[in-house]
Amino acid sequence: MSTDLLAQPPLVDANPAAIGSLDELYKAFTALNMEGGWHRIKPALWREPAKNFLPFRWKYSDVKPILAAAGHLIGTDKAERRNLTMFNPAEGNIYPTVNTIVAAYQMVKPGEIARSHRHTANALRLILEGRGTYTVVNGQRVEMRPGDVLLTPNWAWHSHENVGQDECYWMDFLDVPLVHLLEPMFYEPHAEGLEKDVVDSDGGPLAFRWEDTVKRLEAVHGQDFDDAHASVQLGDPALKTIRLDMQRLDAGKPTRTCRTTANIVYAVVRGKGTTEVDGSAIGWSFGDTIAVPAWRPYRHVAVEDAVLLKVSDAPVMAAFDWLRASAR
Ligand code: 1HN
Repeated sequence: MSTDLLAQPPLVDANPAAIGSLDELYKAFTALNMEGGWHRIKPALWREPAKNFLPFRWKYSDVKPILAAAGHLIGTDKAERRNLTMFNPAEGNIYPTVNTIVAAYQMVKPGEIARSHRHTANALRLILEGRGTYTVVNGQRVEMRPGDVLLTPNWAWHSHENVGQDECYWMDFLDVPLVHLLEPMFYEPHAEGLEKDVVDSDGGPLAFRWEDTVKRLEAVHGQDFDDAHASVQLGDPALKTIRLDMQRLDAGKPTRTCRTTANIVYAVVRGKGTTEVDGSAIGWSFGDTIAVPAWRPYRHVAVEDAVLLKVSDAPVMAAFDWLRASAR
């Protein structure tokens, strides 16, 4: 017998007699794991983005000696990756750099191999120092050179091998915290440790070479940009969840103050300067990382001509019509 879905269901008895006071009312719905919309413990709606994450800077010159020491104490045989992730100093936070993105510094020594794995988090790397290291992404063996940006999209196998003479230092950026928020985490180490079928590659669309970036920046220098004096996007967007912009700042010329709902992490590729974020002045130089959380007004002032890599979750905000920006 089929049910008539259009028919009214029978009425459920409300029986209100047992609840005679506000206290009893609150007790009654709290017991059902419910909360009254009129007296929330914490508001559910607020006028504009809350300041949950803090502006912050990590100095590469502080980190490098510690990573070098880790190089003596922890081998790639023990650690799947020798990296140090940067957690935002916001109260209670132990992982994200900004709400949706985690950044890390990583080092691979000559002769070492970081074994292959894959995960649903999207990743990218910015190479800081060292030649002769290769990343293998889905069987494509790509050289990592300083200033290059290399992508490792969702579920791509990736390993790193240093066949050169230099320690190789780079920065990783991943959307792991976004994956944590939404829950679709999958991770798998490669059964054989490394991919078997590997071919040398220039990286194709997964590699943005420093020489090309510099040429592109020169071509747009002098045009008008919100937060830079020249700016080029790497990819469109580079990853489904992450937008990348390489940005040039001219010494002595402050950028306009602006704010955006996107969460941003900057990496310093060249030069020196200061970023003023919501009242605090953060000095930076080569290799440093700066967290600019959502809706914090910021501007940059370079003291030397500079290049920054801007890593943001703008594609996620844009996908749901939440990307807003304003001058401030
Ligand atoms: C990861 O898989 C790598 O594969 C680097 O090199 C940094 C930070 C957090 C989670 C996974 C890599 C990472 C990471």
